[in-house]
Amino acid sequence: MGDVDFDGELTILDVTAIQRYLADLDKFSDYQKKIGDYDADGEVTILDCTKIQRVLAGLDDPLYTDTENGSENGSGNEAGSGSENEYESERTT
Ligand SMILES: [Ca+2]
Ligand SMILES: [Ca+2]
Repeated sequence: MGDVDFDGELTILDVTAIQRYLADLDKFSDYQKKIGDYDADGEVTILDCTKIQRVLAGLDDPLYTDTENGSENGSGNEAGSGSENEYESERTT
């Protein structure tokens, strides 16, 4: 998160890149906007710069680490382990 110049680490260059984007000197791709939104409030603002600068200065802990393991829910192809939908439609009242 925050590595908008894709060099693999969060540095002052990323802050500069975001500042240039904010100053309309550079354009960001959607992906850059996403990862440039360091505080995850939905948009890239000077606050994201400030936050990154604080992290770089050791004043704040990094908000996000790179934890994009693809642990998405595999849309279950659990083909029949014997038990089909067995509705116990016997209600003892
Ligand atoms: Ca970087
Ligand atoms: Ca933000």
